[in-house]
Amino acid sequence: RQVTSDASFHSVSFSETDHPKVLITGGLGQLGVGLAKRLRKRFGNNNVILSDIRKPPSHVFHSGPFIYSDILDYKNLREIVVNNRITWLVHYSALLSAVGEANVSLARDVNITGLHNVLDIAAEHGLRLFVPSTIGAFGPTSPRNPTPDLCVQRPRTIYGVSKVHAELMGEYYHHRYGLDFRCLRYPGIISADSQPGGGTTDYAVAIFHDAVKTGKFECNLKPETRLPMMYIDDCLRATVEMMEAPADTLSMRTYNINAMSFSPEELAQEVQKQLPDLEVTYDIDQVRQAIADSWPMNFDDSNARNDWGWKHDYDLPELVQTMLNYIGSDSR
Ligand code: AKB
Repeated sequence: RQVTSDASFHSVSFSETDHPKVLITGGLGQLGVGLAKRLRKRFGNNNVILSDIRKPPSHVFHSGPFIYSDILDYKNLREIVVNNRITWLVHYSALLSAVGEANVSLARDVNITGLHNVLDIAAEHGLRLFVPSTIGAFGPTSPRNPTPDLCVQRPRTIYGVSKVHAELMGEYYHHRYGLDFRCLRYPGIISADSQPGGGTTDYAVAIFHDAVKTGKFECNLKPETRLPMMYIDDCLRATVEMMEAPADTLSMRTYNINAMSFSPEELAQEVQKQLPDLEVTYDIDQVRQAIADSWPMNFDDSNARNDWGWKHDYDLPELVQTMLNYIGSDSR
């Protein structure tokens, strides 16, 4: 039993030989179901609990433990952690960049107040806590090409502000209370069987579905808008690898990770190599464009590569091939 430096937080550390018992919040978003699948393979079905405030589709409900959890309800969250002897918490609940701008007060509640609940419960119960951050944690005054781990971070979205807050609070709790806080700044994540909800990088998922279904795609960002991106398998593998990395390999607690960078026109050209009849038009969403123009164009993830061996598998050609194979076979 390890007692942290502050008397109000007692952390009960789990033996490294035990499987972790994982709770994933915001589990029905773009990443939760895929992460649960991966972790369940590794640690056993019953050791990974997905949670959300929405009703799960039946394939999710029948694939492993699912529980209602509202991160804004401190008691509810604490009860789940205690009753299930949770040791790892992956905190995926958040409003993304574009939807956050449309609902600032909800984004503030979920992304900031929710995080406070999660941090306190994680510190109190000695959990290893993963919170994703994002390229959106940078802003127009950050170096954009490339963006290093440590530089000016003055984002102009509530999403970005809340993620900088999460990075700083997590690191503060780490230094102050010994919380095992781990954070990766994700680029735009591209997935075939789950949809992103309300982000600026969503076009890079929608193009594949529209290309296969209608042969037409209307893009809401300008053709030359370059952003860092990653295929979901790389993202989930990075997350598991960082969660499992021995603490002494982590020289920092918040790392950039990246795979590739492209613009809508470059992505469209790569898709057109497979589907030459695809027609792409542009109708710019001013909110998303302003956000994208303030974000990194290239992401420097050399610290993740050096410290814990991060390496991506998918570049643009493999990404496009994999997405089209998946969506194409699904629509037949
Ligand atoms: C968004 O576009 O808001 C997210 C992100 C890059 O964090 N996909």
